[in-house]
Amino acid sequence: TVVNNNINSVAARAHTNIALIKYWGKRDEKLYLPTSTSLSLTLDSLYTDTRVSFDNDLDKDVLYINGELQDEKSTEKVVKVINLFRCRYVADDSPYIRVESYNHVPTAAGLASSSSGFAALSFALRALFENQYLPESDSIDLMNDTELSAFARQGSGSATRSIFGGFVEWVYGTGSSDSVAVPIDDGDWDVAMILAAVSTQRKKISSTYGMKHTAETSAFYPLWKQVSEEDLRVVREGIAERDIDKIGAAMEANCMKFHATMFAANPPFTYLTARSFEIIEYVHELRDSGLSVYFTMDAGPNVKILCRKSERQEIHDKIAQRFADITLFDAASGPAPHIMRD
Ligand code: 2P0
Repeated sequence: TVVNNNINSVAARAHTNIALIKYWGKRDEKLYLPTSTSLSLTLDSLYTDTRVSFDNDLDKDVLYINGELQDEKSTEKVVKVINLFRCRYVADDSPYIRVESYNHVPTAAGLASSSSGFAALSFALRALFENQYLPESDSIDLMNDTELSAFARQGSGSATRSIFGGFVEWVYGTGSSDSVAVPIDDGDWDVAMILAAVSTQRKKISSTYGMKHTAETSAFYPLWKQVSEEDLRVVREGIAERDIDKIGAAMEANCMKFHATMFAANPPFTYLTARSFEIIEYVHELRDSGLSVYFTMDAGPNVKILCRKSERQEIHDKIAQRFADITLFDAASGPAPHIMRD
């Protein structure tokens, strides 16, 4: 194979997303089909850049994150996704691939680096395979973004939603081909987020394990699907009406129910810490003062704050003043992934 840098290497950028309505549990662990529909906002300021390259010198697919070679265990899911593309593009004998990923997000600290990571990987792989194999074939169809989201999903559930910008739903679907991302609003209005990074430590309980354990043992889990659908309806309405208070109230309620499923697991566990609750309390205080400000938290102690873009600076400054040791990341609605030209 002639190595042509324009063809044999592609880089893509994908942005993280934060769920307003959470994904928590799989009905199919192999295909990564969720137990309920989730809804998120893609963020502008947190993202992953990933370069994928065919490399004839490799004897297996390799993954580097922030310049560090990852072991076989950490590379497993990446290989799984690469193999889906090999199969889709009828390229089983394609050269092995080098994946170089740079997170502009603290990895695995509940700031959603797996969402941007697998979205960037999938977005780059589609371009790599289409550059390489489409010109020689008349039997391969172009892959659209909907289909691409089903590929990203099989690397990490939350990555499904990072295939689009703005507010995005990952729908329950009937099977693999329609459990996909659907963009619902570009978020290009008076809405923003502030991420309060309480800890950038790698979490002890992975989301994958945490949701499985919860689904299998939590007394509250049977209710989760039902209440989640109700919250989803309200958030959808709030987005259509651009009503930040309606969105925020339903988002907070969904977050608390989501964490309640873990309190009711056997044995019980939580990702939240005393620091998380201190911030929650302060969010209430700010809200009582008249600001539209709401919280959500994922599989980690960090608190994500939804607010108006026009009030973000004021809220940021107040939180920074109260919690001097906490790192804050400002964000607004972010775009879909894109290819990076060198
Ligand atoms: C979400 N989270 O909707 C939920 C809320 C965390 C809490 O998606 O097993 O890394 O790879 O599909 O996507 C984080 O879980 O889990 C997540 P896998 P993922 O954003």
